[in-house]
Order: sequence, then C-alpha cells, then structure tokens
Amino acid sequence: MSDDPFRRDLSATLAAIEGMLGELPGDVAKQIRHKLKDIREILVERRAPRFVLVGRRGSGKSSLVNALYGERVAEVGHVKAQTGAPRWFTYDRDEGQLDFLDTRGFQEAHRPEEADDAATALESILLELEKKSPDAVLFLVKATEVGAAIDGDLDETETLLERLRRKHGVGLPLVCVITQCDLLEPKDVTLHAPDAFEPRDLQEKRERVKHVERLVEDQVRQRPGLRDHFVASIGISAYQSWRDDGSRRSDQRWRVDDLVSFLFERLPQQARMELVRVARVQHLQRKMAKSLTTLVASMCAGLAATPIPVGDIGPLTSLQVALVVAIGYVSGRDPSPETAREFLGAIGVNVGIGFAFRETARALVKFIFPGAGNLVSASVAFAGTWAVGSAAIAYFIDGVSIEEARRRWRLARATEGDDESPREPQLPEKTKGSPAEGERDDS
Ligand SMILES: Nc1nc2c(ncn2[C@@H]2O[C@H](COP(=O)(O)OP(=O)(O)O)[C@@H](O)[C@H]2O)c(=O)[nH]1
Ligand SMILES: [Mg+2]
Repeated sequence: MSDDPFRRDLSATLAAIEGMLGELPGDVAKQIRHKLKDIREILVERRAPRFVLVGRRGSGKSSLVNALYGERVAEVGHVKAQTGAPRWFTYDRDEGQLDFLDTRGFQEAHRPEEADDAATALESILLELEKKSPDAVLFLVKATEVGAAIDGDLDETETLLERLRRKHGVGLPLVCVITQCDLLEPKDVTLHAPDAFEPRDLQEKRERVKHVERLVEDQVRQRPGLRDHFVASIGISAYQSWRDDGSRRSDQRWRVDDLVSFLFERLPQQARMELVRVARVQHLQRKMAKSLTTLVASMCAGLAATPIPVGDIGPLTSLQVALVVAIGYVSGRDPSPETAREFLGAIGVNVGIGFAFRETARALVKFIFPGAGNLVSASVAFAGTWAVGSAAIAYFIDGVSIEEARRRWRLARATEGDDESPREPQLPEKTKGSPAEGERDDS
C-alpha cells in the first residue's frame, strides 16, 4: 500500500458510496456511514505512529527503535551528545514507518547552572510537538537505575505532559518502559531463552522484573500530573547485536511484543496498521486483519441492504480487493490491487465480472437510478466478504498455501452463522427493490 494510487482509488470509491448514501434515509445509511469512516481512517488515512521518547542517554531509546523493527535502523550507544533542538524523526523502511521524537535527555540538566538549558530544551520540544502531535509518550529507564534517581526525570515528564494537556487538551498515554531487564540478577539466567534454566531461577528473575515495574508504577501514580496518563509499566530486554556486515549476531529481545500490544491498544486507528506491520506481532496482525474483515464484511452487507445496485457493478469486489491488499500489508507484504485480484481469482472468487478497481467510482455514479434493485443479498455479501478475509488471513498471516487458502474460503462460506464466524450485524428490513436472499451470488 505504499503506492498512493491504491489509497486514492479507495478514497474515491468510499466517497462515491457515501455520495449515494446521501439519497438514502434511515438506519442502514447511518450504519454504513460509520463503517465508511472507520475504513477511511484505517486504510486511507493510515500513517506512522508517533512516539515521544523520554529517557537519559544510554537508557536504550535507540535500542528500542531497533527492537520494534527487529533490525538495525538506529545507531546504538552513541556516546557523543547530539546537538541542536530535538526534531521528529521518521524511520522510513520497507517494513514500515515509525515517527520518534527523541527528547535527548532534556531531563539530564538538573544542576542549577543548567536549569536554563532544561527550560529551553522543554520549550523546543513543545514547539516541535506543535508540528505533529504525538500518540504516546514512552518513558525509558534502565532496570538497574530504578528508584529515587528517576524523580527528576519524572518531574520533567510531568511538566511536559501538563504543558501538552494545557495546550492541546489531550491526555497522552504514558507507557513506562524498563529497559535492560536482562541485566537484573541472576544475570546468567536469560529471559529470552528460558528453557535451559531451573524454574525457580527463572521465577526469581521474573520477580525482580515485577518488582522494578511496581516501583516505577508507584512513583508515577503518586504524581497527580502523571497518574491519569499512566498506561503500563513494562520490563523488557531490547538487546540485539549485529556484525559489521549487518547480519544479526544475537537477538535477546524479551517482551517487546507485550509492549507493542499496550501501544497498539492506545493508538488511534490511523496509526495501528503501521505499528502492527513494523513489529510483526502475529496475534496483533491477526486481530487487526479480523477486525478489518468484520468491518468490511458488515459494510458490504449494509450496502447490499440498500437499493444501490452493488451486486453487479463492482463495489463489493473493490472492497474485497481492498481488504486483501490491507491484510497483505498488515502481514508485512505489499500486494498491489492486481495481485489481490489474482489472489481472489486463485481461491475461486469470481472477480472476472467486477470492474477494475479504479473504474468502480465512475461506475457507481453511472448506475445510480431508483429502484435498480440488488443482485446480492446482505447475508451473502457478508459471508462472501468474511470468507475472503479469512482466506487472506490464512494465506498472508498464517502462511498457508494457496490451495489451503482456497479450502478455507470454501469452508468459511459454508460455515456462515457458525460460532466460528462473527454474526452478520442486525440490519433493519431490506429496502424494497431487492430480490430474495441467495438469488444470485457474486460476492
Ligand atoms: N543488555 C542490554 N543492553 C541494552 C538494552 N538496551 C540497550 N542496551 C545497551 O545500552 C547501551 C545504550 O543503548 P542506546 O539504545 O544507545 O541508548 P540511548 O542513548 O537511549 O539511545 C547500548 O550499549 C545498548 O546496546 C537491553 O535491553 N539489554
Ligand atoms: Mg540513542
């Protein structure tokens, strides 16, 4: 989906559908409009998540960026202090985009003679945050440095969040990330590869992690200016090491996935896909893909319940193509609409009669006339789209073969209404002009 024509075409399709809804009264139109908005936010307005990193030099900010990507994208362990005002930085990779504002240890200036610098640093951070508003603040502290020593850092974070709230009226989520948990005692017990150790030794180490998590959480909760922002305090290991040739020597990441889950839940819809794509957390990929499937399927069902002649002119196909493109994208791949159509053809969906994706909007406009009637029933539109989503999830996320995806597609259609699949949303009575359910099945 890096290609903007996809988003432009989808945007045009959604706008055309919305335009037609203008003519329709009632609940169905309202429900479809809601879903259109969600689909637009997730797919058309998709953007990089934006994180503010607060943490001293060496607290592991760059390592965390690398841990999210699973690759070396940021320079680690730079001893030299960076100069100049902090700026948003976009990591723009094939894997996806993430935006970070590294506050560069503005909280390190506690000595009186540096107080001015700290104030200046805060002002320049706030100025930068006016250009792009952040989605979350990540407060990083080393597991071995948790305690009274972070009071000053929390002071600064409190000031930052208060100023932001006064200015923009938003309560940003604050996630405390306790880094380098692998270095807690017992040091030789490795959290990322626990199998070789005795349960009681592992238990001891995990208890220590829990203990520092609780310490940080308690400190945060004592502060009125932070308490309401607090989301989680989570201990991780972000350590990876690379050889000179760029290959990874070791991967000692631990609980980065859990951190991603917390962030995911707090992000606006527009920023979720990108995080899930970058971080490759499979259960989140599946969750995102499933909720998109449900969303698109129920919108297709809604459309089929209107007198808009969706069955024959391609919006359903277009939306299903968009769904496949999106699921492929979430999985870390980047299928074009053409590839998605090929996928649909390969699993057995009849896409031949559908219009080409970019023709849809035009076709829709051409076909608006009263009483045209529908060739696809709501439940068929729902089941058909749901089955397409299920097959795409199996293929792109679970990595099954195309034959198996085809089997899943058939199965998903056959098991419509099972507890396995979500129910078709309750829609009001179909508007007249539609033939009986199941009369024709193009979905
Ligand atoms: N063992 C271990 N070392 C880490 C971890 N995270 C960062 N480091 C190391 O800590 C040092 C500073 O990390 P860096 O990411 O550059 O910190 P930054 O200054 O906040 O960007 C580097 O030597 C990293 O390899 C971790 O989770 N475990
Ligand atoms: Mg750094």
